[in-house]
Amino acid sequence: MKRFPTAYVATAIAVAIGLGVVAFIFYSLPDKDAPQELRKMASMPSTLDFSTTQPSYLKKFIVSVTSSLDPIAINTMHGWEILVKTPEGAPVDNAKISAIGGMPVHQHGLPTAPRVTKNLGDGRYRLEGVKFNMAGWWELKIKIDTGSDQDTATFNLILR
Ligand SMILES: [Cu+2]
Repeated sequence: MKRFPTAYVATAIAVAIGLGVVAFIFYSLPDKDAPQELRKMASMPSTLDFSTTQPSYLKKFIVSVTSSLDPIAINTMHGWEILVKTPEGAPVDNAKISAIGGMPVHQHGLPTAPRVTKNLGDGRYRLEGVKFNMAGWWELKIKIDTGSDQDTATFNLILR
């Protein structure tokens, strides 16, 4: 009757070693998500400008954006109002406005294709169909084309 306890102890030791090996393999496997996320976060500039009024890249326009959602919720379709002015402050009417966006460090675009659906007058335009499907740093680029002038303003946002 001495054999049984020995067998049990041996089995218990074998199971413990087995679990240890499994745990060791599990924890030493490269984590496919976390290190990549850290690397991506590390490449986000520390000097990002989050203001909702920005001069366009070539300083041809001053562009302001207002989201209909505040705070912006992930995976929620919403609209933005875009205000375009000249550097002198005059509203820019009848411009062709388009928007593209994405997550620079993830190198993907928006999950939707937002469009300006209405010219509201006084330099204001309604952009619809905006959706962000992940937390993190997003860029929204507003392209303005008046026929004689083309320029782009970039807005940064962090979604949590
Ligand atoms: Cu992303």
